[in-house]
Amino acid sequence: MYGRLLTIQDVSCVGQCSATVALPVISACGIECAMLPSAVLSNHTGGFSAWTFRDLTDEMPKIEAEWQRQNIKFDAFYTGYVCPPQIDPILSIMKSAAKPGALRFVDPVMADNGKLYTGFGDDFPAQMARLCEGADYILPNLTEAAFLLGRKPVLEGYDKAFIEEMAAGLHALGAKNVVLTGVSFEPGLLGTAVSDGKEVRYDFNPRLARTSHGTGDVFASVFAGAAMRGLSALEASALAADVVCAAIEATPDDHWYGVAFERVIPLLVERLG
Ligand code: PXL
Repeated sequence: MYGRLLTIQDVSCVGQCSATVALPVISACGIECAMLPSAVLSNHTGGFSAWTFRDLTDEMPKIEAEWQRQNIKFDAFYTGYVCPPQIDPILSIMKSAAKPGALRFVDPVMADNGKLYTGFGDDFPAQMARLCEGADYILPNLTEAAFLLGRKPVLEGYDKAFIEEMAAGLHALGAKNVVLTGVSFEPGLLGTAVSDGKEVRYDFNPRLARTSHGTGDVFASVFAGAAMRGLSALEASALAADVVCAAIEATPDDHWYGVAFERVIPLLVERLG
């Protein structure tokens, strides 16, 4: 039994991010993936010029109460893009719907390239930090890590000591394992720093010429699925990075809104055995 994971993030109907990534990718890992939508959007907010947005906060306590009535429980939770008023309802669900020992994966989706995503105010990172407290794994990029710590993002010119001090700060928020993404000490390599609070280990891949929207969601989904299959944090992180790189390489140049991850599902299935 590999278990059942509940992912809590938005449904962007078009754009290959959040739920439309998590459901197929986590399923491909052999893990049952249930979902609690935080919002419904016509398309994601990164790169499209406009979108519709319906916040689903009001549904959360109703769904939680129904799950309690039916004794529906989960082996793991994976949170992604959520709305500012949802931190308390989500914390409540992660408590009431947890099987004993349930894992918490938190991808603090809110920012990239030094900036908060459109729609999030300056007070949101402090709220997101509350989700990180008690998480088994948090998966911030360098921008999100800085915002979680109330600092200005530093995206280049840093060293290992800087990354390791940042990881220590994130552990101090109450996260057991920290996986920092987008780490680079030399121009040709891009990777992750994986910390269990005692040791920081690194994994790098060659930096690709292109970037793509939604890669963070592919990374987090593979990571959560692989960790539930028993891989260590470093192994899960290395696999997730390999899948992201292969997906970017498989994405046609005119496919601008996301990453064509479906083309590398066979690779993911094969690597998980
Ligand atoms: O991929 C992260 C993400 C998820 N959901 C929505 C987004 C973004 C990034 O822009 O806009 C709605």
